Amino acid sequence: MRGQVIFRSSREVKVISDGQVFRCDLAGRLRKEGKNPVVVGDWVEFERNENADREADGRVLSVEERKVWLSRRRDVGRARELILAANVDQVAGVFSVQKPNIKFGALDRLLMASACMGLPSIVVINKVDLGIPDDVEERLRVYPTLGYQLIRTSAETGEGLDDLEENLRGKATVLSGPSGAGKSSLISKVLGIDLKTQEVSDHNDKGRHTTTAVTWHPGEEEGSAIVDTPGFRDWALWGLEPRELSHWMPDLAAHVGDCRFNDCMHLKEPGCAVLGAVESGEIEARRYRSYVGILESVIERQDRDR
Ligand SMILES: Nc1nc2c(ncn2[C@@H]2O[C@H](COP(=O)(O)OP(=O)(O)OP(=O)(O)O)[C@@H](O)[C@H]2O)c(=O)[nH]1
Ligand SMILES: [Mg+2]
Ligand SMILES: [Zn+2]
Repeated sequence: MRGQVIFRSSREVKVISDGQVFRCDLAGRLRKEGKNPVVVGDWVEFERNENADREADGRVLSVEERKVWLSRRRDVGRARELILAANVDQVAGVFSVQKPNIKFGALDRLLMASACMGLPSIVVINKVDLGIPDDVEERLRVYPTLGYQLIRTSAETGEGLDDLEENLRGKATVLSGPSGAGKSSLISKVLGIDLKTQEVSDHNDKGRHTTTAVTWHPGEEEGSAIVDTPGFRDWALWGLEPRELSHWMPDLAAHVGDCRFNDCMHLKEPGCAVLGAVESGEIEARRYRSYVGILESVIERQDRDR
């Protein structure tokens, strides 16, 4: 039988096939942890257990080739790729204006990760009922000019949910963002279900991780789904070379072809068109600083891996 993985824990996966959910275990060679052998969104071949007494409903035998996926770097233990979800149509970066405060560096990293996977992304700014600080509003302004749909929402008051639904319609969307931004709350509202959410602790303003496993929530329309993911503290990029980073930021990418040297890193090289555009205000200084920060962290992590 053929189905799609909608949930996975260390021991089992849930596969949906023709609207029916099967709890499956994994064939031996699919149990290698760390290599992402089976992830949420994968299309798999599975067989049903004949013996009704067995714990699982079936067993996943093989995984079809992934078309596209969203991954980040996981630094626990040995650094490795962590695939959040596969075979989605787009990424929604969910951040909150306050509690926790939006980190623009993390937003920029997430947008880069999506772009390099060929996934379009939208930006969701949640908790607008708490008020949007002026400096946040100011810094958000650039995103629509870069082609990103910017949606302001409140899962609390319902503001902006129509707009969000409009942008999710008919597509499989993976929601990613810091812990406590309100991903599960938004999904609960949009799909009319009740996902576990938890108050953000005032203590450190960081939020705890309430969602602990990636879950694919099928929507009503064929092909539509919203994928909930555990929040992150800071998004670390996986598999991107320092030299290619600027290509995945549209405002920088528009200028890199005009740099004098084609291996320009846009730091202080002579004839750098990116620096020129920062000077003239065509590229926002804040976005350029974000680029430099990301570049430094990617180089630093690369060194650490050696
Ligand atoms: N004021 C306000 N609070 C909200 C809003 N959306 C969510 N919250 C609250 O924020 C807290 C965190 O929400 P969650 O939905 O659990 O956040 P999450 O992004 O799923 O967090 P993780 O699962 O840890 O990644 C909960 O107490 C929610 O009630 C909102 O729009 N406004
Ligand atoms: Mg959650
Ligand atoms: Zn340059």
